[in-house]
Amino acid sequence: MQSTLFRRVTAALTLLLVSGVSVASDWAERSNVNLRPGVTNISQDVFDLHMVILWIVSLIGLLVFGLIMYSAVAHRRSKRPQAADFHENVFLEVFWTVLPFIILIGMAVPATRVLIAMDDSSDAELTVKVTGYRWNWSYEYLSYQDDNDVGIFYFSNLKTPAEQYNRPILKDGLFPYGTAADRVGVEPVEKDANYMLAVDKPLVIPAGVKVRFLVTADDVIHSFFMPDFAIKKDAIPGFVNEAWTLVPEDATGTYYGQCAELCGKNHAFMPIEVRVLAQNEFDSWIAEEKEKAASGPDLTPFSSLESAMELGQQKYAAACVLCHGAEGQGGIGLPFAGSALMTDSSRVQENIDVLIKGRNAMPSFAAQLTPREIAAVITYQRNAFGNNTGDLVQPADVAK
Ligand SMILES: [Cu+2]
Repeated sequence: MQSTLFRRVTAALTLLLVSGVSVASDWAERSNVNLRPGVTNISQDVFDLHMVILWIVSLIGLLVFGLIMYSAVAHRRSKRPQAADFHENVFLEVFWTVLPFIILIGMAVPATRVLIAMDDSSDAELTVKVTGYRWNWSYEYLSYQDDNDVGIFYFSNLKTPAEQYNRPILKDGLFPYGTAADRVGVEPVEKDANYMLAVDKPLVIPAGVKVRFLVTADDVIHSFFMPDFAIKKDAIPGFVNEAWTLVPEDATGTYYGQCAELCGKNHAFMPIEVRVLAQNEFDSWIAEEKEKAASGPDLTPFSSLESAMELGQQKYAAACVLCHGAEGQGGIGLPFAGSALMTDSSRVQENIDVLIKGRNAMPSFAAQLTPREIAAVITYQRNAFGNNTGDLVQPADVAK
């Protein structure tokens, strides 16, 4: 009687488990909770490895927990169990030593093979140095095929407008913390499709070409994480880590990643956007960028305050807004609205110096913005947020 009940319960539980597993794997596929296969051969290898290991550990888990459950029920105290005696059973002791060993080797061999392949960045045709900053990335093209002096360098900033990530300006100036009551009156804004992922100037690489990344950082530890390429490399100041990818020719397109090492307050605001072009398109892109880089900075003067303000606002949104706030109210950086420096027309030069050289926690923007952009940003700072000085800074003022 009791054993029939036990068998029924076991059968029901097994059925539940089997249907549970199939429902779970269905759901995993639909909701993208599983690791993604990515687009490169390596990322597919990593995915396959992940699935193999997942099944092995799942089976071991089922076996072990199943045995525990079974023993707990079948040998419960009310049944007055007699403990079996298999002390010093040579067969069992060899079996439970050798079996885990075989399983471990079975996992280690394919894992090591993939790890070694991921580490082999030899014979790359394009080398890009990737540097993490608080809070953006810069890309420097070092060599491409026979050209060892490409000389393309630029910063890549988050493109999502500040109003979309909805950081309220709080009544006491605290930013961006506060209670729900402080956020009253903040209207939800519709978000872009690539919210918090799209950047102003993406990293561009060719398809069908092996690309080597030299990954480092300028200030704190960041991590260059491109899941579709199975790349996740720590970016550490003073160290250069290597990673590589080879995107198949039929997988051109745009891919996104993020900084994956908690690097400070705006860690979530430094995404990675990679545009993979067909090789001939990449060749013309790189030629064009080289030409731009070689022609030196554009020092065309601004014809009006308005034209400087327009460019200044764009660059402010890309480079300054994270620390100084959309309304110049400050935050992690000093407030600009009504600042003594930005409302005193005799201190324009000092304003330029701070942006070019940096001051205290404020980094230098000399590499990140062109002289024309710096002039525009300073003009913007001195005329927006109610500062209204009427000061128009020209590229030539910055260049000298
Ligand atoms: Cu970071």
